[in-house]
Amino acid sequence: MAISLSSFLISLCLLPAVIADVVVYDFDVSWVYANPDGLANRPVMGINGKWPVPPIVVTKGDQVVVNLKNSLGNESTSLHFHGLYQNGTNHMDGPVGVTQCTVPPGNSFTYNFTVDQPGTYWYHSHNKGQYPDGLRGPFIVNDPESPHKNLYDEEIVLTFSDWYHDFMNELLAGFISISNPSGAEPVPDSSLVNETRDLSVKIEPGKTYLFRIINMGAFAAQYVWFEDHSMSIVEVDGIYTEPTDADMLYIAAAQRYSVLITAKNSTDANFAFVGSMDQDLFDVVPDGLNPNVTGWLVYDDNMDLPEPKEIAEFEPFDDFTLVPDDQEGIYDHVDHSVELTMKMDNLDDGANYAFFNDVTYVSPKVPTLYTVLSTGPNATNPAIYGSNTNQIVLAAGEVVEIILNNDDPGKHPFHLHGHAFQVVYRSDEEAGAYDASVTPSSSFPSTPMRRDTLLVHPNGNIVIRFRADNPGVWLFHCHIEWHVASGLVATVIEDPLGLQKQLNGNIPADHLANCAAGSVPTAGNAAGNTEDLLDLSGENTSPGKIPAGFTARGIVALVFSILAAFIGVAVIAVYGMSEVKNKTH
Ligand SMILES: *[C@@H]1O[C@H](CO)[C@@H](O)[C@H](O)[C@H]1NC(C)=O
Ligand SMILES: *[C@@H]1O[C@H](CO)[C@@H](O)[C@H](O)[C@H]1NC(C)=O
Ligand SMILES: *[C@@H]1O[C@H](CO)[C@@H](O)[C@H](O)[C@H]1NC(C)=O
Ligand SMILES: *[C@@H]1O[C@H](CO)[C@@H](O)[C@H](O)[C@H]1NC(C)=O
Ligand SMILES: *[C@@H]1O[C@H](CO)[C@@H](O)[C@H](O)[C@H]1NC(C)=O
Ligand SMILES: *[C@@H]1O[C@H](CO)[C@@H](O)[C@H](O)[C@H]1NC(C)=O
Ligand SMILES: *[C@@H]1O[C@H](CO)[C@@H](O)[C@H](O)[C@H]1NC(C)=O
Ligand SMILES: [Cu+2]
Repeated sequence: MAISLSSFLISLCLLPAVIADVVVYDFDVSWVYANPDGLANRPVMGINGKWPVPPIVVTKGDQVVVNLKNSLGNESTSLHFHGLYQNGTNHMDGPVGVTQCTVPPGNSFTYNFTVDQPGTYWYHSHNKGQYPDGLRGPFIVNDPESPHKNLYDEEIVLTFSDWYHDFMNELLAGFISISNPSGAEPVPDSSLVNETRDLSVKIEPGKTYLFRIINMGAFAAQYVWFEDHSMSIVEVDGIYTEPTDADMLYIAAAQRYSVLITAKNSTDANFAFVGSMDQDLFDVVPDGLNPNVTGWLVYDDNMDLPEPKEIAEFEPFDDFTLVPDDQEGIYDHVDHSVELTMKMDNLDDGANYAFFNDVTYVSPKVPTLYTVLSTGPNATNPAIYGSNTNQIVLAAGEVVEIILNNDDPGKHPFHLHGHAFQVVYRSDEEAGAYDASVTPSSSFPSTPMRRDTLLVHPNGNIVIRFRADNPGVWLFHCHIEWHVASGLVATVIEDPLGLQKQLNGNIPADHLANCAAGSVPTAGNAAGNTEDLLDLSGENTSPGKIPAGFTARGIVALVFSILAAFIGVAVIAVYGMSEVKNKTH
């Protein structure tokens, strides 16, 4: 018996372990009308004439081909597959100006990559802050070998997201402008679940469900809870965790959780679940804003759908305490430590920007990947990537630590492309900069939680670690779209020479054709100079710093009064104007 069983197992092993499929999606992106909160019918970015856009669902090991056609007519676009490592396919990662050129109206672009990681992800445009206009959907990677597969009967995908009635390009123009010197972010108009409201989720008694929960929002984090049902967290951002109980989640923009929920045995009631936007993020909460969206676990269609009970306080689960199922130990030897201090401030155009170490990100003339691929041995020189890309060049295989100090009173969810990182430390709010003499690495957890998007608390800090084992150009940025636009972005250039070996000669013609269509150069330094890589003249830069001696408000008032004199109106009040602006939107 023992012998026949083991020979059976051996013969199984000789078969190909997984028969990988090629999964093809043809995505024709165009404007369609939608009114998901019942308050405003508006054009949204749909796929194949429909919105919400379809989920991408594959199995670990599959090769995925997404043929993107841009039929928007009046906007360029791109797609990013959030959380996928794109190991060997950095050119398929999606951020415009980083790994590709934008896809102009009428053009096409094929994404083609193999997915070798399980879990809950999503895809969205990574161009001009436009995904909140609708181009965002789940990306689910099923795993026949999930350690939790015997713990549940069925799975259900739920997305939460904030929603705006206005176009992102219009909101962004108002956000980064002299009329908004304090940098107040536009406040969402509604909260949605599965891009709608009042969602019924059919539940069968006694079954256990895996809920894959994704925050696809632009800005707001969501508190999420299910009344009278507790959750067991089994995955964060694609990383399996030891099952851990939670009553309420705090899901920042771009984060994901998979939770097990066991249904009750009786069908004598239905139960509300709620997503509630974290209003601490909003400078001013507009009158009449409903931060909540409700859905129901429906056991019986004939029973009431009860109003959610009001809760007195939000007490979410602390994700820092999670332990990865694979028990990967902490990288205890750091080869390369990088300290980034973020803050918000005005530049001399009067608008408000976001900075890492006093530099606000500006997209280079040449997408950074193409700079890597066209500069030979000089690709390891950080200088060639320009003055405004916050470049961090990493050597192959090194263990990297990023210390991020939040010198801002806001909460920010930081995302690293190409990796899930170990979360070795996160301070409480108001802790100031990370101080190793107060919190030495010996106090870090031995099996730290890993994820790809992590919240830093107001005026606090985080410390993350990862191994530079994935050659590529990977953004590290705040996932609040407003802050991406105002420059809270760094460029991690990982093993540039290894990347050249992988990709030189392998950039598909359709990728380069999109650059040609937009007259974007694809060689040379950040300024497109191929002759002298250290000459960055003509590069894209940010507005200038405010001259010493001027306060931010002073320069804003000055620029505004020049503008006002020029157009012949009186200066009323700078801050009054920002209110007018917010109300008209
Ligand atoms: C683009 O087209 C949509 C749909 O026709 C329209 O509503 C929107 O205002 C246009 N946007 C721009 C920037 O022209
Ligand atoms: C996708 O990439 C694979 C591997 O590089 C290649 O064999 C295949 O032809 C590509 N498919 C498409 C549609 O580009
Ligand atoms: C929510 O939307 C996703 C697709 O985005 C779909 O797969 C899922 O079934 C929906 N969930 C419910 C409960 O309708
Ligand atoms: C439902 O009934 C089963 C079998 O009697 C029991 O094991 C389980 O704990 C019950 N579930 C709940 C949520 O009460
Ligand atoms: C949203 O939910 C919270 C928490 O239960 C509650 O305090 C608040 O009153 C709700 N707001 C609205 C507009 O329903
Ligand atoms: C990328 O692939 C290499 C080898 O194929 C592997 O060693 C490395 O761990 C992978 N990196 C990531 C982030 O998956
Ligand atoms: C590359 O760097 C070397 C050494 O610093 C320098 O001599 C050479 O001019 C650089 N190449 C270009 C094209 O700038
Ligand atoms: Cu932010």
